Amino acid sequence: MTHNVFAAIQTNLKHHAERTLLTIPNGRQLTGSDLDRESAILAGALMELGLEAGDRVSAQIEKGWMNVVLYLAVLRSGAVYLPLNSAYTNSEIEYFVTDAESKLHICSSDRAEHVESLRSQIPELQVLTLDDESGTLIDLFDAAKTSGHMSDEVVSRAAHDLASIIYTSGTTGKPKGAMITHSNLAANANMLTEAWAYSSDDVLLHALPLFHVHGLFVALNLALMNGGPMIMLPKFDPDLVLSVMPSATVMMGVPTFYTRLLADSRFDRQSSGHMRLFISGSAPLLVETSDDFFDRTGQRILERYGMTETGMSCSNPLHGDRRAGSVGPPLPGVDVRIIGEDGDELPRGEIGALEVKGEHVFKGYWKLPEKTASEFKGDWFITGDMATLSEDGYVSIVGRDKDLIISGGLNIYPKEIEDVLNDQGGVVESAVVGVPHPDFGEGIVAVLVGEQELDMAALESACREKLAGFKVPRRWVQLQALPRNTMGKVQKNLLRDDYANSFS
Ligand code: MLC
Ligand code: AMP
Repeated sequence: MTHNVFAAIQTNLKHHAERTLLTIPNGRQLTGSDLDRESAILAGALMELGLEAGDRVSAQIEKGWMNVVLYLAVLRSGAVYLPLNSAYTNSEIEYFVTDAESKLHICSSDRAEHVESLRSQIPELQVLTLDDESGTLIDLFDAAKTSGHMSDEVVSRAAHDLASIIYTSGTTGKPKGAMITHSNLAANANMLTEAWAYSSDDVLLHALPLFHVHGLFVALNLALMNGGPMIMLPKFDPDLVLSVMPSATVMMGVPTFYTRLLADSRFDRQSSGHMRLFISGSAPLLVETSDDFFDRTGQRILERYGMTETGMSCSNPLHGDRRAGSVGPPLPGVDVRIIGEDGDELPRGEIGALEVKGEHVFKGYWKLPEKTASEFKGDWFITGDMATLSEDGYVSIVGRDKDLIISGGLNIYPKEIEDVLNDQGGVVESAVVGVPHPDFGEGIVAVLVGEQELDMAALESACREKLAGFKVPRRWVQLQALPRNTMGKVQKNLLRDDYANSFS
């Protein structure tokens, strides 16, 4: 029996063969049978190009029907899908493609030349382009469609074979590729189906990007694994979201989605009345946002918790007490524990390091066995989040044991920005911190020490050249010296306090 997660998806595509499962407003509509057939055509064409099971396919492309078909084609061909944020710069992309040793990379035509130059390091690398409805990927797909050759093969995979690699940054050093298996994806979709009573009757309003776990493995997979239709928007845009909401039943989003909806007076009990479930995750949902949302719509947002390495671990209940400020009990099949500084499990109510265990936990970091070993204790994965567990089993995330900023649901590791800043002439040292931001939850402040007065505009351009736009600090401060404790460590907590009102 194959454990290729596509086989489970395909059962539902065939079961809903005549039903429109993917609707792109003002764009294409694809039925279950279209998704099955078109992914078979593309998988066949990619295999003809030489793609084999286990090969990495990296993709930095815009959201759309071809993105969904490509994802399915890669899964069914047994290759490993590596989605990349469309905001990443060429130098960020270079690292991912070479570290993962991609066999095939798909990107817009203006980025192709740069990636092709990486062939000196990865001789087997092939590059295809996708710009809206054109590019060499579309040519390949159209040619395969016309030729009429189609293999219905779903390449057999074992449970622990890789389905995807998703890069996550780290507090030290370079981003790490989280190896996610076919059984991880199946386990997560199954536990979420049960917890949220997701079914083919649900219509998913999909406004998240398709290059992170939230939009890909939580939202898209849940709909596909249940044969449920989805309305796919290119991005979160309140006008578009409100225009399709009366046809949808479930939406998943980061907290910024909900604060932006609340800022729109058209969003009310009536416009949200057809929705059965609003889900939030990827960053803390403020109690105030949860309460305002309840007052406006009569519905309580269901907050859940997860991460790239684990998929989803905890969720507030569908029925019962959805507690603002808590991420709820562990999902079915997930174990959690809270560990104190001495390594022992803490009594209920105390704050400690959150560790999780279950079928959903990833296989390890790509080519980093030592890093992997240091983040596991047996089967327990150390999340890096600080949490408490209540007497009745609800987890609350109270902070992070990692130097991480989460802005609009996107993770930003200060070290990455500090490395760029410290490389610039005249900069003696830097500290990057996250402080409250009304739209993004956290906003980035760069605090610098310079040999003389620093040219902040030049530093900002240096960051823009190397880093994706969402990682560029929005406030710049120069100090004589950074605050340090007696051990010489920079006291970022003091900087966070000092600049707490930067964006209010
Ligand atoms: C965009 N910008 C951001 C940003 N997104 N700045 C800070 N934080 C963000 N998240 C900046 C851009 O660089 C640009 O600035 C300007 O905002 C406009 O860009 P945009 O693309 O038009 O922005 P917008 O459409 O408003 O996007 C905001 C957003 C989006 C919140 C809708 O970021 C989003 O969809 N976030 C979801 C991320 C996500 O899927 N996270 C899940 C990770 S998985 P400039 O100056 O550069 O032009 C995970 C596990 C789990 O965490 O538990 O789910
Ligand atoms: P990522 O590495 O992008 O997968 O981000 C995972 C991190 O996002 C987790 O380790 C948490 O710090 C954070 N996170 C996800 N969901 C929540 C939530 N509901 N509340 C607080 N933090 C969250």
